[in-house]
Amino acid sequence: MASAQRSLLFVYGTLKRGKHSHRYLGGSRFIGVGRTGPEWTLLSNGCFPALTHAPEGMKPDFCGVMGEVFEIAPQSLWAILDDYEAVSDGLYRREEISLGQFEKDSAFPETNDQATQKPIRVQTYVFTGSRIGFSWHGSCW
Ligand code: PCA
Repeated sequence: MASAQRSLLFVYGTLKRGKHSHRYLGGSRFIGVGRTGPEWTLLSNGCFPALTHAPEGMKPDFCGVMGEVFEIAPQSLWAILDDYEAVSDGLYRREEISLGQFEKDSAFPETNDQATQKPIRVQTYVFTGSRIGFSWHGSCW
């Protein structure tokens, strides 16, 4: 699948631009901003957010998580990012999801296959850890 080969990562927390772990993305290219479908929402423990399935009855404005899309390069960065997100300890799992909305950065070439506003497939870190100390946060961290 073309989109999977493109190595796109959707970040919604500490890896976003201006947040304290953004440097882990190295020279990965910013592609644009996006929003997940309404089936996702965020928990937070006050230090970092946790993407999780929205429970039934969740307020609509808490659903559909906002974030940023990066093209991860080099490929060796994935191991560093998985390590940072404690994937092997079960804190997060890297999963491919669809974004409900995606808006390309204006610097990104129009000739690219990913048209502005077209839903795209991305990888992201879904929270799989203990929820002790977490509460509902909303759609933007
Ligand atoms: N870092 C990752 C997942 C949660 C977090 O704080 C991110 O920014 O997407």
